[in-house]
Amino acid sequence: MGGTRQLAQQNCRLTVLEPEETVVSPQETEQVEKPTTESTVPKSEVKVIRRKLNGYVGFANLPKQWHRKSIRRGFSLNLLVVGERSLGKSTLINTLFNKDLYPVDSFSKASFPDPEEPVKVSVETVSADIEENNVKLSLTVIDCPGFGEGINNTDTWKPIVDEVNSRFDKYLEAETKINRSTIVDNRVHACLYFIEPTGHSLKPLDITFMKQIHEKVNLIPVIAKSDTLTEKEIQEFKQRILDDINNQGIKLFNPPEYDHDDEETRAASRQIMAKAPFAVVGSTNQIQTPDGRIVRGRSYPWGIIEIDNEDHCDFIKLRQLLIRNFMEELKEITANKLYENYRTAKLKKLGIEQDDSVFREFDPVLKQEEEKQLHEAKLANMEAQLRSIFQSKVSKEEKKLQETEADLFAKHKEMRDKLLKQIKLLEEKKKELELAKPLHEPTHSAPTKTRKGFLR
Ligand SMILES: Nc1nc2c(ncn2[C@@H]2O[C@H](COP(=O)(O)OP(=O)(O)OP(=O)(O)O)[C@@H](O)[C@H]2O)c(=O)[nH]1
Ligand SMILES: [Mg+2]
Repeated sequence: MGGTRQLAQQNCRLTVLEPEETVVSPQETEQVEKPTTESTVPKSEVKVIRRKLNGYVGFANLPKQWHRKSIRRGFSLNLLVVGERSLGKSTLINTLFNKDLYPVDSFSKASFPDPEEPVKVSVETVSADIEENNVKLSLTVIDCPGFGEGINNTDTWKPIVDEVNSRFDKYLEAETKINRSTIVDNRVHACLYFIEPTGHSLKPLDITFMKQIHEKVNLIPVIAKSDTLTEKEIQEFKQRILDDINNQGIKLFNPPEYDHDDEETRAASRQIMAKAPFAVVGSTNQIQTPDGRIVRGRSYPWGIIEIDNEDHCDFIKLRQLLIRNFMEELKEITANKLYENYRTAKLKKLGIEQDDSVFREFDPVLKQEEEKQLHEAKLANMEAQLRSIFQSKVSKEEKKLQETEADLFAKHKEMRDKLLKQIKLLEEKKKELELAKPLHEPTHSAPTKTRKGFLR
């Protein structure tokens, strides 16, 4: 198998620009950087900066750096495998990664569940580090024995959806910790859903499960044990499955097309996706074909079915999707779309709203403006306080002055009244004296002197 060997290259393609797009040879000495604001800025103001690359800069080597880093770090994939009992799930995983991750035993304890006991779906995880041409892949397969085995399978999907959610939750929790450098990505990157090869159409259980999970994982449906159907049956079965999936609005994994992908890459991915739902056959047994080749396959009295032969089944295409072509795509969609949606919904449910002011302190202009406004408000407040103190003092003094004025006026009136009384008394006395004067004074007496200004 040539799967993980291609991973580093695949990673390079996704993360950095193609070398031929970024490399500028010394001969190409002139490059014009066109400002992106061309449409909004008037032509006269557009500043064209001309730069010359006077030699080899070195960024053409970035993909190699990335390649080395990828090899050092290795890759990881978490694969959820769901399907009814004995559909060949474990066999297919072993076949995909060419390793006996699971013991395959069709007559295991799971084969004979007690019909009296309610069947519980459990979640079992198997991890393995596999290596191919020095490229390491840390693989985790999440198996869900018990799925669809009960008499009533209404909630058989629930423990599986819970498992996917809890993996998202753990990632969310790890992200909110102060130290995020050691986050391990345990999120489910893809879900292989095994459809029983009935040849009819999807069962209600298939539809229920896919509807419950399609917005949380990259869903990849496979037709299990497709060697039990004829080529024609497979084609018709595939069409009916796709019709059901479309009618139910179920979203399947679909790799995005990039502008810089060449036609060959686009054609390859179209060819892969055209096979969905993948009609697979699994086997790790090596058998000899009539023409003497040793192949992985299943042998029947009527012939041999070769696993790694694209004319016999879609196993190769499924492997290309999962490992060779789109492993990084599966992880990116999980992280950027599925997990993001889950995270947003979860935080909103907790009542957490996006608070843009959180980042305001990082904007010095905004911060300055805010401080200025605060300062001005403080000043206005102080001014109002001083004004009110001043006002109350002035009105107090005014009141005091008014009181004193009234007092003075009363005193003045009292004194005036007193004086008027005295005048009156004195005038009366004067009159009395004037009347009494001719009786006592002699006629030759000296002439009377009138004093000027006295009680006239
Ligand atoms: N015809 C055929 N048989 C298969 C295929 N894959 C697996 N088997 C057989 O089916 C039986 C069950 O295979 P497993 O891989 O254990 O199936 P499983 O889905 O993991 O089973 P449980 O874990 O018990 O649910 C074994 O006898 C396999 O040899 C296949 O593609 N075609
Ligand atoms: Mg199994």
